[in-house]
Amino acid sequence: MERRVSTVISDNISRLRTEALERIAAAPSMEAVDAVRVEALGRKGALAQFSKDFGKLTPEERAEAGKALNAAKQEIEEAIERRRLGFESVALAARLEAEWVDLTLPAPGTRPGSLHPVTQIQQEIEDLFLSLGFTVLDGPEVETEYHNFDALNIPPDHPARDMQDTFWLDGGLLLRTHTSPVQVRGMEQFRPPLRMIAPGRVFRNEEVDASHEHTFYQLEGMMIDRDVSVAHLLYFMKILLTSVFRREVTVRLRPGYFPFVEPGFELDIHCLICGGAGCPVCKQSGWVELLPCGLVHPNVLRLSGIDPEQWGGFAFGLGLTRLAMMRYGIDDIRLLQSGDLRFLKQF
Ligand code: 2NL
Repeated sequence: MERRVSTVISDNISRLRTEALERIAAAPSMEAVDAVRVEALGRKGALAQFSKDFGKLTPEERAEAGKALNAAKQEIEEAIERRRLGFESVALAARLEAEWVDLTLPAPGTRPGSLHPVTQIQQEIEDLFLSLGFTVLDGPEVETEYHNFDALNIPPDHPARDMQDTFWLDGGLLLRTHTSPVQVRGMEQFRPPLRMIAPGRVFRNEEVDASHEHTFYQLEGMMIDRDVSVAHLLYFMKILLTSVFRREVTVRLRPGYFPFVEPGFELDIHCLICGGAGCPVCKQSGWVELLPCGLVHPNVLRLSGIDPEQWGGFAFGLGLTRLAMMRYGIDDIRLLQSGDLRFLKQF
């Protein structure tokens, strides 16, 4: 009889243990596991009920049954702990998946900036001339009257010096009206033969409207060598324009007067809109005036210490601002300096 009570107790412990372990293994959530814990291990739980029957056992049997009970409790607790760790790692993995961020992506809501259209054209032309052996020069925006006018053979009474064209500063200084003074400084500093370009910001004291700005960008270039002719000038200008417009362009030279070149020319290109047939852009002429150029005046060479008997050169001036307007079809020059993001984002 006693023997049978202890057998029944240990059979029941074993059955409960198996049942609890199965339910723990199958529980869909930690809440379900906790419910099993309460039912199996709680103070009023199934295993606790067995202690009541212990009084019917001999001391040895009681010790044996107690051991079995404790072993079952421990096993169930360990199973619960394993499931808890399992649920936690699944939750952690889900959280990591949900919060995963690619740190190499640009931050949301920001848009990478872009170079100003004038800067893009300037850099393209710089790259071209660098590949042709030219040096890119920089110089001051505040200049002396000598470097901006006198050294360029511009006479004292020339209208370009007029109050209306030039921003004069204290002490006879001025804001450069072209980048020519950078080339004058280049001639003073380096010995010929030399090839240089001078891109940069220039200033004119003008009434601002859709086609006039007080501040704009220019790129001048110059080559000085032995026996430089108009043929050299034309050759380099054709390379320049083919590169800028990314196609063959037809050019012509018309006489033009500038004090710093002799002979001086206006270079025209066949209208890129109508191909020369005549349209509103070229005002039915088939030609568009593009850049002034010529052979460097002997006085200009001499003033910067270069012997005009030994050396000759060509020079040209290109309006970068106007070029950007032509390329992108911009009809108001003021947009370029406006800082308006709606405009700038298009480039
Ligand atoms: C312009 C600029 C031209 C030059 C600029 C130049 C510079 C030196 C010597 C000789 Cl140091 N020439 N620059 C030459 C031809 C045209 O145009 O803004 N014209 C309206």
